[in-house]
Amino acid sequence: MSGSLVGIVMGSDSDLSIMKESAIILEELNIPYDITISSAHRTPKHLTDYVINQSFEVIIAGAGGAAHLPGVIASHTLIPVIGVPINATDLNGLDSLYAIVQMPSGIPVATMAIGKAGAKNAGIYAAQIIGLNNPEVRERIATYRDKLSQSVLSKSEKLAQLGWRDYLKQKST
Ligand code: RP5
Repeated sequence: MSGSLVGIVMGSDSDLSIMKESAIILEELNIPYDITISSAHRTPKHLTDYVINQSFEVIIAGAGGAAHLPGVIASHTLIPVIGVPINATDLNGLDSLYAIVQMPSGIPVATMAIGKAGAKNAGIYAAQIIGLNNPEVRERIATYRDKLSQSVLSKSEKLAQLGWRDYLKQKST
C-alpha cells in the first residue's frame, strides 16, 4: 500500500492471530503499515516481487517452523528486517527462533521473542527505527512508555492497598 512505512509479512494465515499484535501497536502509534501473507517456500516469486516493489522503511516478518521468511526478505532488501518466531509446530517455536536468529554473517535480522510479545515488540521496534528521523513518532513512543509505567505503578498501589489475597481475588473476577 502506498504511504505505508512498515510492511508486515507472514508465512501463512495461521500466523495472523500472533502477527496482528504488530498491526495493533502500529495503529496505536499511528504508523501506516501494509500487511500481507507470503511464504519463502510456498510463494517465493510473490515474496520477492513484494519485497522489491515496496518503499517501506522497515519490514516485520513472522513465520513458524523452518522460518526462512525474515532471512530471505533480508537478502532482497537493504532496509531493516525484524523477525518474529511463531510457535507453529511440535517444537513450540524454538525451531523458528533458531532459524530466524542464526543468520549468516553479513545479512542481519533483528530477532524478537517467540509469539505475541515478540510481534508486539516488533511493532514498537519498527516505530523506534522510524522515530530516529521522525520526532513526532518518538513523542508517541514516549507517551506509550509513560502509559505503560503508569499502569504498573497503579497496580503496585492497588496491591499495597488491598494486600495480595484480595488483589488476586479482584483480578480473577
Ligand atoms: C510457516 O509454516 C508459516 O509461517 C506457519 O507458521 C507454518 C505453518 O503454516 P500452515 O501450514 O499453517 O499454513 O511457513
